[in-house]
Amino acid sequence: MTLEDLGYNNELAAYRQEQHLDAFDVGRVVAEHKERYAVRTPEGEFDAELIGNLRYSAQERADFPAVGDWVAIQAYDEHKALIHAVFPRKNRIERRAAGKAGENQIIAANIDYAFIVQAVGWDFNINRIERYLAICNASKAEPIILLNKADLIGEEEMKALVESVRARAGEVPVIPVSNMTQKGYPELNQRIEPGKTYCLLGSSGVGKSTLINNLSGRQLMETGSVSESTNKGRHVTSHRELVLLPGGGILIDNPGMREVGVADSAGGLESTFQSIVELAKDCKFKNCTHTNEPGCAILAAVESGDLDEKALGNYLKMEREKAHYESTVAERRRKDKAFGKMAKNIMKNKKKGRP
Ligand SMILES: Nc1nc2c(ncn2[C@@H]2O[C@H](COP(=O)(O)OP(=O)(O)OP(=O)(O)O)[C@@H](O)[C@H]2O)c(=O)[nH]1
Ligand SMILES: [Mg+2]
Ligand SMILES: [Zn+2]
Repeated sequence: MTLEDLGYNNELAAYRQEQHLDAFDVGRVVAEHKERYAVRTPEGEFDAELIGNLRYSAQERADFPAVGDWVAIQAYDEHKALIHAVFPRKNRIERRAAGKAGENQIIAANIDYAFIVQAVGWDFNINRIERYLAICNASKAEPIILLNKADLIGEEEMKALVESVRARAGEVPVIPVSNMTQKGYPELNQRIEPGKTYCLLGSSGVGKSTLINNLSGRQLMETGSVSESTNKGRHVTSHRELVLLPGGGILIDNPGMREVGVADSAGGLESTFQSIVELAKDCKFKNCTHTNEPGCAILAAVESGDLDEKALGNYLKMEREKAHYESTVAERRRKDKAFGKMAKNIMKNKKKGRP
């Protein structure tokens, strides 16, 4: 195995040279377990942790390595290493974290393509597909939609589903697949290029890990039945992991997502709903909310059937969420700042001998 098999490229090589990192080994983070990282190099896999300097200077979650990151390491044992530097990321796929406001959760780094996996039946939901599209577009990872478990429905029904997705997802490829019958695998395999990195996004139980096992020809990932995983309130896959395919692609498995909060920081919504954004320019009022205003070009397009009302509803909902999220982030920053000021004043007063 070479570094290129792991996705290494000229840009990374140039950075390595520029930063004088030649003395270190280069590897890719293939798994993360609470500040310990599994790092793969052509020599093998290392259990690695950050050198103190990096750990102390890390300000937020995003400063720590994520699965898919490139790192400079120094081995101190056959299987142990220290991470001395994290290479700059080409991109990172992230979603809005459920917990702390303003802390986005990194799903994976340095991703070329993202497979959005939905299972036909209970999981199928076009609004949610659009959410994933917004996440992909915000990080410039190219989306590909997989409608899995095709074995559960008839040809005609699948055709109708594919059409309904195409009507909303535009040019994004939609591939029906089945892990049971391997339907769609040839087309899928054609899309997987050597040296390119793919991540799999989707709810729990849609078959992401089964797909990775099938494509790699090995039982690398644990899989489980839907009822089992949901009844126990847990996901079968509990951590992210990067897997090399024999044919050359690099796949990252993710735990299923319950909530798909769009962390939009780079216009993911705008590029996902381009036609709506375009139409909005023709609205009579600049601050049109596209809900009841006269002269609203978007409502007119819905009326004439040029625009899907459901797409509009989904867009407006995500816009509201985004606005709310941004205001909580701003609020947190304001509080942090106020706290910083207060702490400073206390220190100043202390120096002056005041209480
Ligand atoms: N009928 C059918 N069942 C499938 C297919 N793909 C996967 N399954 C089943 O669906 C269940 C869940 O599959 P997993 O691969 O574990 O799902 P996952 O997306 O990795 O789930 P999490 O790890 O919890 O996110 C398993 O019981 C699989 O056997 C398929 O194409 N058709
Ligand atoms: Mg899984
Ligand atoms: Zn309008």
